[in-house]
Amino acid sequence: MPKLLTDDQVRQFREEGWLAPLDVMSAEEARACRERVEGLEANAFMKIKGHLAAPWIVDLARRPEILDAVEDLIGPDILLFGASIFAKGARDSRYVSWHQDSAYFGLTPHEEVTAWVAFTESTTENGCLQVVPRTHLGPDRRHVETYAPDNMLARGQELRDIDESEAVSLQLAPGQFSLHHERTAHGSKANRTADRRIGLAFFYIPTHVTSTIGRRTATLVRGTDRYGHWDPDPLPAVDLDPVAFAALQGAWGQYKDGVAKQAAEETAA
Ligand SMILES: O=C(O)CCC(=O)C(=O)O
Repeated sequence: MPKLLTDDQVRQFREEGWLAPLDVMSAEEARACRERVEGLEANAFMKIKGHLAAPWIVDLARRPEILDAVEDLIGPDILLFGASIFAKGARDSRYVSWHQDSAYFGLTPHEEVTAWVAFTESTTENGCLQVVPRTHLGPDRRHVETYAPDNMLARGQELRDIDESEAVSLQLAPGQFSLHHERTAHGSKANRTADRRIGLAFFYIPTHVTSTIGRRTATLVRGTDRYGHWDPDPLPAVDLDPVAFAALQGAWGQYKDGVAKQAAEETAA
């Protein structure tokens, strides 16, 4: 029996590759998270291993409201493989192009699930996350790396064969979250409103998943790791802990500079 999700919700995720909205915290708590992100962002670029920027981010990743749902999808032994802040400014033209996370995460098998937590409202007007249902059932697709300046992705990677008429907008209130599979094509548009749109994406994997680009680190957030495929993350004791922060920057550099080839390239090679 599922821990938190209904059988219908589990079925929807398996068939459609996404699920929303779910609740993790109150609007007041989300507001406090927003303030903490805004306090950190001048000094920290929180991508890929953003949880290494501050202990409260790791605490949030361990919240049962998120982990119970994730457990219903990937089982009880769960590693937090990474986290990224996606923060758009007011009237911000930046966007996230259509992409599959599986293309660059360097994981096998493809069982990663992302929980995207809203710290502000996330609406069609301010550029909420959009997904294309059922794309997780297909193969890894080839991305064009544009490095476009307005694109919030590291390499401006984009899928050009997406039928946008099929896209679903995952609108969330502050304190809610959505779930999507790493192969689900997703993206987001510009923010056309006068306030910011801020979300934090957590990347969860079952402990049997391995890295295809050599040994890396992750944090066990629930259950037991019987496999030992991952070394432990150097978790922060305080905000911007120097050792943890150096690891965050190293992981970002590795991701951005292309150590991980596209999964589609690997298959073709
Ligand atoms: O927040 C966004 O606009 C995009 C998020 C995203 O690409 C992700 O969660 O993987």
